[in-house]
Amino acid sequence: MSDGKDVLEEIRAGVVAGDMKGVAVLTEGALQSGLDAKTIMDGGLVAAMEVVGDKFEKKDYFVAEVLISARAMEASLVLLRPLLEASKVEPLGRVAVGTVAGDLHDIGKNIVAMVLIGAGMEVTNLGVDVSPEAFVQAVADGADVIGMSSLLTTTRAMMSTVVSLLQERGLRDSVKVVIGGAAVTDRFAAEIGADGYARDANEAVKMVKGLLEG
Ligand code: B1M
Repeated sequence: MSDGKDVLEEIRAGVVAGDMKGVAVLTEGALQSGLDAKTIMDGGLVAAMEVVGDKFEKKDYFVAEVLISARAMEASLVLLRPLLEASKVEPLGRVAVGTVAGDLHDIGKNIVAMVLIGAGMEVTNLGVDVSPEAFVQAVADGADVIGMSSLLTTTRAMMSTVVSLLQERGLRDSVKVVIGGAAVTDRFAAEIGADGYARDANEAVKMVKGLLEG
């Protein structure tokens, strides 16, 4: 009989190996044994995707392996998502996240969305290839923060378009803008007039919380 720490280790190993079915079974078992969804997400899934990212950097993994691991992560997330959403009492703030127009990368953005939900935010996931108009609409609909993701140097300029459009519509002062993804930096965030840049999901949570409190 394994304890919670062992199960998390097995979930991490399963995601890294891309074992979709195994990860789903382990997640069900972990929940039944009393581990909470947030612990499984932070200690299992997010930690595993960090390992996958490192492997990719070191060229141990290629795109196919990253995708297979992400699919295994999703098999667990579908079980955790309703529990994370149900555990919110009064949301700390409303955040709309999306990948900018022209960009279809969503693995990192989805991790950020889940970790924000786990941290008590009400999150609207706008998806990928999100037009500037759709981000602005999310602000008009009441988002306190928008989180934009870009992985392609060819799409990051869309973030600047969104900031300009918010200004044009008189909405810039009613929302905080946080950006992330491999194509952007804190310097780029400053250049386009965003409120901040987050390197990873944990930094995104800290930054969003700080901006909501500040
Ligand atoms: Co693409 N791709 N890809 N790709 N892909 C990159 C980004 C690339 C760097 C690979 C490379 O060449 N080395 C390169 C971009 C080069 C550049 O622009 N400088 C690239 C390219 C060129 C392309 C295509 C153009 C390839 C082609 O078709 N010729 C094409 C573009 C399609 C399109 O979008 N229009 C393409 C397609 C794809 C796949 C579909 C095969 C797949 C995406 C599948 C999917 O997302 N559903 C894919 C993948 C998997 C990658 C790599 C290998 C991995 C990305 C990933 O998921 N990382 C990537 C290489 C790389 O990034 N080094 C690459 C894991 C993920 C957990 O990390 O997304 O960085 P990441 O998210 C992190 C942080 O960045 C941060 O937190 C996350 C969690 O810690 N973060 C945020 C992200 N968003 C945030 C938002 C926030 C805050 C933090 O807001 C609050």
